Formats: sequence, structure tokens, C-alpha cells
Amino acid sequence: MERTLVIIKPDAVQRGLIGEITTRFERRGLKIIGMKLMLIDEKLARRHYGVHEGKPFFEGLIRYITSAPVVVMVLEGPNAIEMVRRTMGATKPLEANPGTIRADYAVTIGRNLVHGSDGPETAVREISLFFAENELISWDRCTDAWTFEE
Ligand code: IDP
Ligand code: MG
Repeated sequence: MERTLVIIKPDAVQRGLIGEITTRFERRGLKIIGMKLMLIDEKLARRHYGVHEGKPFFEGLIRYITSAPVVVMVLEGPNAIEMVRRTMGATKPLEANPGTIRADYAVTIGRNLVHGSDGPETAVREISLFFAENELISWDRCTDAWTFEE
């Protein structure tokens, strides 16, 4: 079982695509174990995207990700990291396979709708930046909601 961090970026939230993007992950069978709407502040943005510091697009990326609310979530499932990356599509929407989120809804690399952790270590680090452990739900300790009691 793996966990990964997904961010529905400001452009996707503003375009009303929270449901559409979330649905694609839900329908693949990934479990949402944490989810919130938030504004990312500059400090958090710089930590999250630290590996890109110094690249030409870095400052623009920080402005973009802090510009308006995002939805952050933790998804859990077998191979969740790779599953999310493949569902998102390539970083450049032009190169993303048809049927992926970025191919179906995005046109430019600078507004590519969604983030997903790129590997196991990154996932652990990114999840801890956005969620406390007690904000993540253990579904196996929950009762099946279809079990009617009355
Ligand atoms: P990823 O989101 O597919 O993992 P990364 O290479 O990690 O792609 O880049 C992080 C984010 O930085 C991208 O999703 C995109 O929003 C932005 N980005 C990457 N390269 C460029 C670029 O050349 N111009 C503008 N933005 C970029
Ligand atoms: Mg990345």
C-alpha cells in the first residue's frame, strides 16, 4: 500500500474542476484518506517546490501555487504514486496521453491543473508538509455505511 500527495492547483479550482479531477482518482479505486481546501503560503510553497529552486520558472511557479485556493489530498492504494502520475499525464499537457487529466483539460505547462508526488521519499516528505498524521483516516477501522442499524 502506498500514499501520495495530490494538489488540485488554483487554475483547476477556479475552473470548477475539483469534482472532475477527484472523480478520476476515486473511480480508479484510490482511497481519499485526507482532504482540505487551503491557501498555500509562500513559505510552504518554497518548501514544497524546493527541488526547483533556481530554475527559470521557479518564481512564477511560487506565484501560481500561492495565488488562490487549492485542494490538497492524500490518496492511498496499491502503487498510488505511479497510479496518480499516470492518471495526471505528462507535465507538458501537449505531451500528455489523451484520457489523462492534463491532456483533457490543460494547454500549458505553467497551468497544468494538478500535482502528484513523484516517488516514495517525495510522497512522505510532501504529505508531512500538508497533513498531520492525525488528519489522515484509517478506513479499515471504519464501519461499512451500508450496514443499516435501524
Ligand atoms: P510535475 O508537476 O509533473 O511533477 P515538475 O517537473 O516537478 O512536474 O514541475 C513542477 C511544476 O512546475 C509543474 O507541474 C509545472 O506547474 C511547473 N513547471 C515545470 N516546468 C515548467 C516550465 O518550463 N514552465 C513553467 N512552469 C513549469
Ligand atoms: Mg514534480
